[in-house]
Amino acid sequence: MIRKKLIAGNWKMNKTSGEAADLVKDIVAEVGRSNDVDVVVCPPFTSLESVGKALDGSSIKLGAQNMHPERSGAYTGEVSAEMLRSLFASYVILGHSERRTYFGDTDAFVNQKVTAALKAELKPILCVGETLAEREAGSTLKVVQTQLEAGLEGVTKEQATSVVIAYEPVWAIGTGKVATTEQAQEVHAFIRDLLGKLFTPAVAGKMRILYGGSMKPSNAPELLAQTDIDGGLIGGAALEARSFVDLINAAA
Ligand code: 3PY
Repeated sequence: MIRKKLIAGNWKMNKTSGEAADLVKDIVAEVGRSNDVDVVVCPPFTSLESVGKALDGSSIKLGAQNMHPERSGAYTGEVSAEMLRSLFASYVILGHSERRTYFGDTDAFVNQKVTAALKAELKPILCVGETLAEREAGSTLKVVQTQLEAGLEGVTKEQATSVVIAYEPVWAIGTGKVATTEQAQEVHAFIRDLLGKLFTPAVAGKMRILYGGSMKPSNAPELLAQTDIDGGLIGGAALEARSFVDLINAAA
C-alpha cells in the first residue's frame, strides 16, 4: 500500500496575520505546486484568512489547530467546523497534547470534535502520545490505545480514511528530544495494527500516521524512511520557510 506522504505545519500561537501570509508566500514560491507530497499549514485562527488567500492557486492545504464540536452557540472564544470551512480550511488538528494539558481537552471531548469535524467534511489530524512518566512506566502503547479508541469512537470505516493520526510523544514536543526511529516505528506499527482492528486492515493501510515532536530536516529522512511513518506534524521547524521546505523535500 503506497500512502502519499503528508507534511503538516503546526504554527501554534505564532505569527500575526501579515507575518503568516509572508511566511506562506515564501513556502508557496518554492513548493506551491508540488504534487509529490501533501502539504498542510495550520496557522492560528486569526491568520486563516490571510494564509488562505496567499495559498490560492497552490496545492498546499489550509488547516486549523482546534475547533469546538457545536455548530454555533454561547461558547465564548471558540470557533466551529463550519466557520473553518467558510475560510476554506480542509484539515483541523485535534487533541494536541498542549490542548490536553493546558486546556483540559479530554478523550471524550476530542472525540466529539473528531466526529463534528468529519460531519463538516474537515479532515481531523488526531494527536496521541505518551508523557515521559508514562513511557518510563512502560505504558506507552496502552496510553496510545486508550486515546485512539476513545478519539475514534463512532467513526465509520468509510470516514476513517479521512482521518490522519499524529503520534507525538509528549516528551519530544518543544524539547528538542526526538524519539529514535525504532521507538517511533514501534508505536506507528502498533497504531496501524490497532486501526486495522478498529476498522479493517485495508482501511488501516490507507490511513496516514504522522510523527510529531521535534521533527526537523536533520532527523526527518531517517524517520520518514520507516514503513509506518507517513509524514510529519511539524512544530518549530514549520515557522521558517527554509526548514519547512527542506522537510517537504525530505518527504518527496
Ligand atoms: C512539535 O513538534 O513541537 C509539535 O508539537 C508539533 O505538533
